[in-house]
Amino acid sequence: MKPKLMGVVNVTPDSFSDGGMYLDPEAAVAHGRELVAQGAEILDVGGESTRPGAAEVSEEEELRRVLPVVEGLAGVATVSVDTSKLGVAEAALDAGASIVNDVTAMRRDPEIGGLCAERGVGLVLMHMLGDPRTMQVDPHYDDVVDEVKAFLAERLEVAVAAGVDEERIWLDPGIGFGKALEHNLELLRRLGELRSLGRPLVIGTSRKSFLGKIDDSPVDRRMGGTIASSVLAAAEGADVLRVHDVAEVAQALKLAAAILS
Ligand code: HH2
Repeated sequence: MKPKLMGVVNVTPDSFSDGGMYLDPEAAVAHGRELVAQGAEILDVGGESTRPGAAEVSEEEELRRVLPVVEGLAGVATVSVDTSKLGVAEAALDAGASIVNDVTAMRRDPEIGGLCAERGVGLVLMHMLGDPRTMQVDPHYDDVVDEVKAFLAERLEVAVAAGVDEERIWLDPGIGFGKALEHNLELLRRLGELRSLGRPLVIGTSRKSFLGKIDDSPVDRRMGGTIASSVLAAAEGADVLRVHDVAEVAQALKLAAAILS
């Protein structure tokens, strides 16, 4: 049980938990460096919020936000760019990113597959029901785990057909993306069932609203829920944990690993 930690670097005015904190490129780069010192192996740089109800930002604005930060962090750690736009992904790879984290799993811009294939870089494919504007409006599944698994298997096939090296593809059930509380809990409880997809699993529970539904905690008081869900996900086989609070999650994982060893 030794998942990699992917530290979140949000260069946005409106991210749900840290919007506006790292809009200045220097502040974002300093934050990324700090997350690496705390144990992050990957830094996920994003310039567009995907919180429920978020509006899309223009490509020009997204580029303006993320490029200087990707450039500043490229020598510091492995950098992934959290984008669904082909143009942003391409420019971020030019600036030193080596993973594209696409929360639409190439449904917004299918050419992202070809880009990752040509550049020989990593690709994260995430499940989302609907889009950020609509995804939390009464999401419904007959069996959330089976449906998410079938979706990820299909997107994996599409990416491989586009030429992406299968070894470079990671899959993510998209905690909080078009899921009610019980869907998120069931995905975490039955995470082991996604292992048969044969690819590393990325899990992002950090500070998300389903944690607040358990105890009415506001977004700035969800550290305990973030840690518990991250450790349990790791125990169920998550390979990459996408978190804001790297130091605390790293400490919890070390303790869990020591107990279980
Ligand atoms: N969650 C968020 C954004 N990107 N990418 C992956 N692969 N998995 C996730 O669970 C995931 C993600 C949402 O978190 P955050 O970036 O903190 O918020 P916002 O979208 O408001 O910027």
